[in-house]
Amino acid sequence: MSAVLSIPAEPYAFDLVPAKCALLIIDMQRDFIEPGGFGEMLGNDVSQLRRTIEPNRLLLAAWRMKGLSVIHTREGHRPDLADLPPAKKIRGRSATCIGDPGPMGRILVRGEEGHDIIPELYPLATEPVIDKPGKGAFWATDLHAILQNRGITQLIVTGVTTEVCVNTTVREANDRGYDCLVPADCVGSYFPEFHEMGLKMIKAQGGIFGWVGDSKSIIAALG
Ligand code: TIU
Repeated sequence: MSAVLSIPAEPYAFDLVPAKCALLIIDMQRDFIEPGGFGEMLGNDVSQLRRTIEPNRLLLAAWRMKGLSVIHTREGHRPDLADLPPAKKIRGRSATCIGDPGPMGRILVRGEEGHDIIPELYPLATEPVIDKPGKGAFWATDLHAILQNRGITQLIVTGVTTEVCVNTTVREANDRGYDCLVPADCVGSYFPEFHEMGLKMIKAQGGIFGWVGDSKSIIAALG
């Protein structure tokens, strides 16, 4: 494989160096994505997120085939909720909130069924899973150390939701010096207008936070 692959993207082509790039899959958790989960219980349209499953599955398969770095994240908290800021717990004023019993176990609590990653994208034992208490994947986690240990300088960021955990992570990564490419078909939001604006915010002003492309171009370039 060529050392540098030119991936069509906006605002301009992304120079992908596979050996220095990790596929970072954000929060593809059952409670956000599956019908009957916490996300749907709150009245959200999970089909907006479910359309990302197949493109993610194909990109993940191509990435694994080349033996490249894959890292997964999950948003969630300790069973004792000691890492849950009171301000986050009460946000939303929902009758059911983080830590309460939900449709698939305690909501966003580590070890519960709903907190785990959907079977279609389940991590291999060799792929690090970052458990994060916040929206960004860098805050209060060892992600930066893991990436530095592997010599990773680029990220392909996929997952959910576009304007929340994906956007926050891309911004955190950008500030830490990583080049981020976001394949639009592999990220999704419960709100299509936020998805669209979330992507525009990343690629505006000459790519202020990163690049936006699509999974087919990446898979084609990998060969
Ligand atoms: N992963 C992630 O984006 N967590 C959220 O809470 N997203 C919402 O859109 N609520």
